[in-house]
Order: sequence, then structure tokens, then C-alpha cells
Amino acid sequence: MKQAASGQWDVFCKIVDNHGDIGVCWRLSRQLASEHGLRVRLFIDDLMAAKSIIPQLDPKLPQQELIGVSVCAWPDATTVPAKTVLETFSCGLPMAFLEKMVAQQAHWINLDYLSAEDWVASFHGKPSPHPQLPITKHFFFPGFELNTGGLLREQALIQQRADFIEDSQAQRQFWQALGYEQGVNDLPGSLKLSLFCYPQANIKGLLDGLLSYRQAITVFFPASPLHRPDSLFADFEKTTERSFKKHHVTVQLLPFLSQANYDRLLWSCDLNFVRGEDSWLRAIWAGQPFIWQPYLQDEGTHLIKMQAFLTRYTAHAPIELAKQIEAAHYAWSDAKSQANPVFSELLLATVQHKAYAKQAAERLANAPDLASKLLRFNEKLMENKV
Ligand code: TRH
Repeated sequence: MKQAASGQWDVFCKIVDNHGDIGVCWRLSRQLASEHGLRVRLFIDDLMAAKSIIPQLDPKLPQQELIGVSVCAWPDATTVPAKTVLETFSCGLPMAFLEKMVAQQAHWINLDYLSAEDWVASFHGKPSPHPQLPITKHFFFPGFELNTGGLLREQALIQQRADFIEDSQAQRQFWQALGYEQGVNDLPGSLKLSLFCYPQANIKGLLDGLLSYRQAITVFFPASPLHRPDSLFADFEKTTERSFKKHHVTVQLLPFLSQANYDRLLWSCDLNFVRGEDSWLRAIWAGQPFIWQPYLQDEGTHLIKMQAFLTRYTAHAPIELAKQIEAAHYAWSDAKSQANPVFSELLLATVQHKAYAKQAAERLANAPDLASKLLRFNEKLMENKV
């Protein structure tokens, strides 16, 4: 393990909606503590909402030690800042806290959203002086290219995935823990899909595609307050409290999983539908085929973000497969688009798609990870080399 970086870092997380903000902040805070030996305080504006990602959190406690991280309620005027303060997704810092940061010349870094767009590299590391106070914020942009902040990836992640894929006992335990008995739908040729999406996703189009694909398919659907399964699968037969079936397609409702179990679900499925920020990246590292639905933005700018990623991600893919991956992304993010036979054709390419997704994960995992680059960036700030 690298020489424990000295000192304490403060990480700020405001939970706007959904799970991504806290999902990223909790994952990064644990990594900074466990892999880089930092004393991390994670300040969260809504502790109750954070419980979806940190189930062991007690929202009544103003401060608690969890998995090497000090999880804290939003700071009050007495809180003394750490030497390095990580604001995330431009969540904003309390003025009293900022004034104390000035007093101790704290480093102020803003971790921004992940994008594959070309402009990212030119904005990465850029300073932004505070309009009133003599302190400068530095923007830190995650990204897919070496001249960006890199991608969030724990050091042991790729090996953990490889070990799980090789370990049928661990896989059995995982499925049993989910109350899912492996059986008929696990026969050779049957497919497993996972579904994590926003309500605007073209779920009807996908189901039509799956129904026209002549192999047993199980769709795992972790619970999300954004969806009402009974209406989504209205023309399916409800076979149990948590499953629906129509011909060869079974939909299995799952509880909202722990982040670790959600990784295992992504590792175990043949095609993963993911969204937003963090699940998108976990799907990439899972090395399995995936369809990403970006967080919806006005004027369809999320489709520009999606196209920038597709161009980069499919750059090394066989033309036909690249076209199929792209067509499936547009069919998924655009509920009005003609989805059939886009999804069934993509499923027919599963073997080739799996090989490509595995290679793409290995290619991206060769680059330094975001947490290591964040520490390097902070060291450069200390040496006034930024
Ligand atoms: O929940 P999201 O839609 O979060 C979004 C995005 O981050 C978006 O960029 C941001 O602007 C918006 O929030 C405010 O999707 P995301 O980013 O994939 O985060 C989901 C988290 O939930 C991720 O850490 C994985 C985790 N997760 C589980 O832990 N268990 C589960 O069962 C599932 C489905 C997800």
C-alpha cells in the first residue's frame, strides 16, 4: 500500500435526487480512506436519503464512523475544515466553512460529473477564484482520456470480478441471498438482463424485443420508487409477488441491493441496462454488455453526452456491432423510436458483444484510477504546480 497520504480530507455531498450523488461520494470516500490512508469526513445534507446507499447509517447521529469514513451531518458554524476539501457536483459549501478554509489556506477541489465529451479535458484542473473570498476552487473532471481526472475504480475491483466469475459457489450464494433459485431459466442459451432506468426509458420497446427473441430470458429489476411494475408488466402474468411471466420472458423483482451486491448482479448478467453516473461506470467495469441511459437534461443535451460516449466506447468495435450498440442506445433513450428489431438483433450478437465489453473494460482499467489522480492533483496544489 502506497505511503499513507497524511492528513484529513472533507468530502461534501448534497443528495439532489436519486442515488448517484451519494453513490459516488460514499464509494470515493471509502476508497480514499482504505487505499490511501486518508482520514475522510463525508458531510451529507440528507442523512435519511443517504440510507439507500449506506443502510447501516443512523440518520439521527450527527457523526458516526462507518467503514473507515466519518459520516457527518452538514457542518455548523463551528466545524473546522480539513486541509483539503472536496466539493462534489458543485453542491456548494457553507459560507462559514469557506471563510475558515481561507484562514487555513485549504485546498478546494470540485469533483464534477463524468462525461466523454471533448471539452472535458480542456476544463479539467481549471481554477475558479471565489467572487468575494481570497480562495480558488479547482475543477476536477472525471473522464475517459489520460488528460482528464480518470474513472472511479477501486484497486481490487477487476480482480474481485474475475474471482466471482470463476467461483460458482459464490455465484450460487449470491442468487440464493436474493431468493432466486437458479433453475430452468439458467439453461444454456438463456439470458439474464438487469434493468435500472429512468421512467422515460423505452421499456415497452425492450419487452417487445425480448418477446421476439426465442430464448428463455430473465429480467432482474431492482426496486426503484420511479417505477410501478404492476403497470409496466400489465400484459404479463403475475406468477408470484415478485415475478411476472409472458411466454419465455420472466421479470424478477429484486429489492434495492447493496452497492456490492449490485456489482455482483452486473457481473452475473448478460446485458445490463444502467443509468446516470455510477451504475454506468459499474457496468463498464463489469465487462458485460450494457445499455446506458443518461440522466435526462433539457433540450436533449443528454443525447449529445450519450453520442460522445458511444463514439469513444465503440471506437474499437466491429462496425456492425458498433451500429447495433448505438441503435440500441437511441431506441432505449427515445421511447418514441422504433425499437424492434433493434433489441432482438443486439441479443443475437451477445457472444461478440460480451467479448468486446470485456476487452473495453480491460482497456479502460489500464489507466490510473480517479482517486489516485485526485491525490496527485492535490499534491500538485500543495506544490503550487497547478
Ligand atoms: O440514481 P441515479 O439516477 O443517480 C443520478 C445520477 O447520478 C445523475 O448523474 C445525477 O445527476 C442524479 O443522480 C442527481 O444513477 P446512478 O448514478 O447510477 O446511481 C445509482 C447508485 O445506486 C449507484 O451507486 C449504484 C446504486 N445501486 C445500488 O446500490 N443498488 C441497486 O440495487 C441499484 C439498482 C443501484
